[in-house]
Amino acid sequence: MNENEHTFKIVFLGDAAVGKTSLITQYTTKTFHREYLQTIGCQLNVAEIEVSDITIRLIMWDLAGQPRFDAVRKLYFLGSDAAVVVFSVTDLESFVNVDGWLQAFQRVVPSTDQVPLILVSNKIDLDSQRAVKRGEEVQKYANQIFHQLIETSAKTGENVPELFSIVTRLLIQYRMAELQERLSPFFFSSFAS
Ligand SMILES: Nc1nc2c(ncn2[C@@H]2O[C@H](COP(=O)(O)OP(=O)(O)OP(=O)(O)O)[C@@H](O)[C@H]2O)c(=O)[nH]1
Ligand SMILES: [Mg+2]
Repeated sequence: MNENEHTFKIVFLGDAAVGKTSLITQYTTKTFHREYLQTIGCQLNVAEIEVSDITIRLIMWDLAGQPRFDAVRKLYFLGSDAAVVVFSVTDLESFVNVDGWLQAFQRVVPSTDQVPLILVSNKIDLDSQRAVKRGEEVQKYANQIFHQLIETSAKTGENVPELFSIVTRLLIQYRMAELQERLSPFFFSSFAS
């Protein structure tokens, strides 16, 4: 294996229709589709990020949120390097369910010190339909368990590149300590924290 190439497995989880697929599509193709096409089982996507002379390859496992996939989903958790849990600000239940998603994940991948966990508050463009208020409650909850909280819109693209930058930065921080020294200080200062 080329020591300048590093591959990580990132799982995307959360209730059905919160926007997991849309976030990945927005990031990889800069497009947004209004119609809901539920993911069946799991869909794989790849993104390559160049950092200095190093290639970080993110294999994104976009997991179906529909309950009928509950039985197979945990098989997909195996070997994850990071988890991105998504809820929609228009769907209070999807926020309440974040804890259940995390527990299901941690039953399969227990050593979470080494596995960055990112919480995504999606659909912020739908401000008039907000059911999860912006502010302290979500941040406080996130601070307890997650390494980072970020608000996004897969529709407008707001904060979508930042989400993937954060995932990459956390992976480097938690999984590639020896590599950090080789990366320019600029790389770290260029990320929003
Ligand atoms: N307005 C708005 N709509 C969004 C946003 N993200 C996703 N949607 C819409 O929400 C619906 C569901 O999006 P998906 O990305 O398919 O949701 P998912 O989480 O992948 O759903 P499953 O695959 O069933 O788990 C679609 O109609 C999208 O167009 C967003 O940020 N803003
Ligand atoms: Mg999907």
